[in-house]
Amino acid sequence: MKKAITIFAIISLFLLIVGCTPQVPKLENNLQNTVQQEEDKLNNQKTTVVQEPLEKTIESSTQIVEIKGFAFVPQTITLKVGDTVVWKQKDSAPHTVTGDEFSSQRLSKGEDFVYTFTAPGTYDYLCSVHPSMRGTVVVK
Ligand SMILES: [Cu+2]
Repeated sequence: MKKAITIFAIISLFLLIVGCTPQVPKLENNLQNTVQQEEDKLNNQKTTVVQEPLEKTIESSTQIVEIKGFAFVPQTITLKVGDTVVWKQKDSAPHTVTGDEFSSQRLSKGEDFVYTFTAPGTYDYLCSVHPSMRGTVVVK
């Protein structure tokens, strides 16, 4: 009787192993495929995210004009549409950046004025405190 139970147990164990073994690699393959698909999705998303800031960097840029020695330096700058100018006030005396399309407040030493040019044209400006201080922005 014990022999019969032992043989039955061995056969059951054998059938259990044979029954399960072929399914394990299938499951692993499915899991690997799913993981691979998720990685592909992530890689595609990463590529998209990386491209956007690069395009923006190429499309527009920022240029700096220093206000120093009672002058705008450089006096004339040339930009593309969409470019931004940062005027950096480095004089002890107060100055403004005043044009027809844009105007800063009185800027103290260390203050900036930022303006983005969205249309082509020639923009003359001056300092309203010292009107002999003049500059030009050319937007192409
Ligand atoms: Cu001034």
